[in-house]
Amino acid sequence: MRTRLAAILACALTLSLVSAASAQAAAAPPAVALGSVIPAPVEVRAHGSAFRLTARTVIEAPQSARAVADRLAEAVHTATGHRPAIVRHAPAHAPAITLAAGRTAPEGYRLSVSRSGITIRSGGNAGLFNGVQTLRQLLPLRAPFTVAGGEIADQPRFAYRGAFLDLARHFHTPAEVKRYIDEISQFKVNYLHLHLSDDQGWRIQIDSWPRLTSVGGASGTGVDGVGGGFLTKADYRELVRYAAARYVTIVPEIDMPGHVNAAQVAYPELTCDGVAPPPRTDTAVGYSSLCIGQETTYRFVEDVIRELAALTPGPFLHIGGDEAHATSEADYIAFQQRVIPLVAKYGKQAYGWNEITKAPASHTAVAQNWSSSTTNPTLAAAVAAGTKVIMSPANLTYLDMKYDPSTRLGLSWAGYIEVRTAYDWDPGTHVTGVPESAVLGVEAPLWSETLRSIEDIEFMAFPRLAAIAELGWSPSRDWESFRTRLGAYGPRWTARGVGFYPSPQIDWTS
Ligand code: TNX
Repeated sequence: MRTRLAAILACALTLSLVSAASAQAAAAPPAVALGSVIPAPVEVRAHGSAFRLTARTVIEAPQSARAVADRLAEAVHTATGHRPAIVRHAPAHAPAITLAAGRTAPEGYRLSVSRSGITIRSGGNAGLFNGVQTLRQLLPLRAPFTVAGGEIADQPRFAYRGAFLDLARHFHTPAEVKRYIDEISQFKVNYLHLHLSDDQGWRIQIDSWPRLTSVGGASGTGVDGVGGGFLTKADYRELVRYAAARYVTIVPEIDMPGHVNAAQVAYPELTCDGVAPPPRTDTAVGYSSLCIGQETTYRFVEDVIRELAALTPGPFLHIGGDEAHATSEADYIAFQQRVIPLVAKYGKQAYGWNEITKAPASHTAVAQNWSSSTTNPTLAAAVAAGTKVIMSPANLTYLDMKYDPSTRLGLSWAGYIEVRTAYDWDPGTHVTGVPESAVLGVEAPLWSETLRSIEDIEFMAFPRLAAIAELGWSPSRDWESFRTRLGAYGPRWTARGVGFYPSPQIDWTS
């Protein structure tokens, strides 16, 4: 016993990460309980001894998982100040975090922690990445970097767990979008939907219609005329790459046939009378429409879809379709009957707001249900005919709704959304006639009418995005458990400089 203790102490002294104070704490229980993770893992069994991550710890990974190992090394470096070496085979007895192949559900993983090391197994790299995100939350914020012993077996409830940014009302720079990707991917969110066009601005380069961005993305566009800017194709490709390295798939949206004022300012031939409307910097909706009976419209739409599909490796192309109040119902259906097949022509699955379910062609599409109602016969009928659904009820998931009447930013047309409201509902049973088998997942839209900066985005998104991410991933929900885990998570946001909303519903650990 004495020799073992002496050996441990001698070893501890050689480690740069272990201070005298932390050596004293060696016998203390781990700072983070094994299940204290958002989203809650499916199965957690705490047992055995903890692992102490030190400057000697290496990462062992096959070449096929090298990119995930790089992300892990980066995360350990940020958390501990030490960047572990990545090796194919760790020397015998070297303390290691091992990434390995194993049989799991898609995106699932198993994580085991013992005194000698940590192993994450998965059938694929997305699952290994998810296991790494869990491990990040198990690492204490301060030394000693002890991870509790035991096993986690985990897999997602839904394949689609989405976040959303509106670049049209206010342009958000590529650096801001990347920072958002860094944050959302830690909650195993795997899709980021970018709203790239609206009445106030057009934010993606389209070579065949260059005035869309030279006019529609110019400075002075956006709400209040202070949201100008656009993504070049190179910017967009870089975002796709950055997101993919974090297992996030970009979903681009061009909103049609309404929400098109910016395109019509740039190209008057997209109106029925050929007269350019005035640019708009207010927040009204529902007044613009493409000219449904005119062939120029479809040349425009096909060019945009073709160029966007070519830039987008992900499976979905979002064609909007919401709030088309300036388009007659017959015209709306005629438009969607032509446009939904165009998306398929360029190899993508059409995805639109739930209004698209009025068109029979939507049976091959994905509908994003933004209605706050729990009954929607048109949606239910489409689901019966094959339409798949993403759940984004405005009164529960809209991150641009104020938390309460005192919230400085945001809107309130769908109600106030405190953290518990965002958390306490079930995407699998929420809408009558939309069974869990028809639900691909959930998404939390964040519209930008009132947002300017990344600080604004983060204040509205966090902590509610964590609640929506848990609904998308975890098999069941437990408000008291979530509340405790969220309170413990707060200091992690603070450490990264994320100015989240300190909801009074949560006991925040300081
Ligand atoms: C409704 S929800 C919209 C957007 C607004 C948002 C503001 C939906 C599909 N359309 O045009 O930005 O409300 O909360």
